[in-house]
Amino acid sequence: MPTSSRLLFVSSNSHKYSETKEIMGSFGIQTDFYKLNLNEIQSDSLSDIAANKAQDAFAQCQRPLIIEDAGLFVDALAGFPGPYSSYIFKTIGNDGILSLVNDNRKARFVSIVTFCAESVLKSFVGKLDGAISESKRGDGWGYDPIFIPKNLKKTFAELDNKNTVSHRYKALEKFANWYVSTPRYNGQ
Ligand code: ITT
Repeated sequence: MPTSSRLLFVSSNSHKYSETKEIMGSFGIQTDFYKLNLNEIQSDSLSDIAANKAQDAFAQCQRPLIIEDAGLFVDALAGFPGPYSSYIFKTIGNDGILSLVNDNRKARFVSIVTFCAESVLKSFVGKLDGAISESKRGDGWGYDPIFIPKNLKKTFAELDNKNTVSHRYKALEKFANWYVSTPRYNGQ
């Protein structure tokens, strides 16, 4: 575990950390990465999964930290894969999602960032509407090649400013505003 006293971002996913690092840096908050496979409960609720993940991370780290739980919700699939996004990406992947979606291509990405410290558990939600592309475009990770944010023409994977518009940005912006105004945790 990093020995500095900076805020920890705990996740198994280094893509999520590199985006988080850049976004948090834009708010003047430095973070360290602690790569850990966290306990992920089976639930229809991203919030419940995130709260549980944060408590598991805190039990292992005993330091103020954030975790994130994210998912892609596709309208034509009644919100699937949603909380099952990680498993579905590993199994049917982007080609599988593309083969299941027809006329209604509306979808949204949701991110829940949860902060956990000794006596605090606090979550921040970011949502971004968009659509599933007709085919994979661009070189990004996860569902980035098939998600087009609303009012844009490029997929997340083709955009060079994903980190200023994404679901993750929106959740982290809310977290950052709270964190910088809470001296007890930010070391000021
Ligand atoms: P943790 O260890 O932090 O839980 P994870 O990869 O399991 O890492 P999530 O449960 O938050 O992360 O995300 C579920 C999956 O959704 C993730 O593995 C990706 O396939 C996909 N995903 C999440 N955010 C994404 C993004 O910004 N762009 C593309 N795909 C994303």
